[in-house]
Amino acid sequence: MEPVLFYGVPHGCSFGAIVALEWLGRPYRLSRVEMLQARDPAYLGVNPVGATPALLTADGRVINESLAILQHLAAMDLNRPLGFAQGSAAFDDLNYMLAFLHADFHPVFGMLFQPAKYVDDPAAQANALDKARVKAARAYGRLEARLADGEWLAGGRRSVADAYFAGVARWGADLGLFDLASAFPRVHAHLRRLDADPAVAFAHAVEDATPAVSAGGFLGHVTLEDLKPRLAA
Ligand SMILES: N[C@@H](CCC(=O)N[C@@H](CS)C(=O)NCC(=O)O)C(=O)O
Repeated sequence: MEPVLFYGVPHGCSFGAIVALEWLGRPYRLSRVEMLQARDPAYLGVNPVGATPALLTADGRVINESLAILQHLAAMDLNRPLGFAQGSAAFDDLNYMLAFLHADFHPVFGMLFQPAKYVDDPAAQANALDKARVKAARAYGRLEARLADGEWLAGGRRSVADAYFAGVARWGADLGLFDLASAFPRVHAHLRRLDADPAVAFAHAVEDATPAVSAGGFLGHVTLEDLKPRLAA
């Protein structure tokens, strides 16, 4: 059976895994999770904290965590390189960039999108938000510096780091934190360049629930209900 990616809307970090699946070109399906609605309790059997993305693999395993999902996809077809050979300098560079995006960049935005999840007291919340904005600017600054070294984020060519970036680097603009074009022009240019890629355009259309043309192996959506037999097996 083809793998199924559970992706979250609106504007989840799972966007990058949709892009990577499209670049991979192999058959896959998608299952949509509305992140602003209460989670179907059955989804906790897929991801115990109710987060997306999650990948149901062809052989019936569930992989959680973007980093693990992206490295799994990168290793699936070495003729369509989305990653790099283990042991190479480029592999280390990719892991560095994925770890930065996942462990430094992404967590700052949890606080900025949903401060009440982190801090109750309004005064303390305002202070925590100020600090988070400073951290967000620093994190964007690191991406800006990285893109001064070359067109792609890791290893000198397109990889799953660029796919993941396309999903998370839009959040500064979503929150109105900065005008990306003037504050971080290389980040802005890389996002626009990626937007011109058919896989990225497809992922946007899927998220927006508008007609989406796959340049890869997309076979359609499935519901959690449809997947229960596979998940129980
Ligand atoms: N460390 C996890 C974080 C996943 C995560 O925070 N996903 C967000 C969307 S970007 C989510 O599902 N939020 C909804 C929720 O936690 O209820 C990963 O990288 O996969």
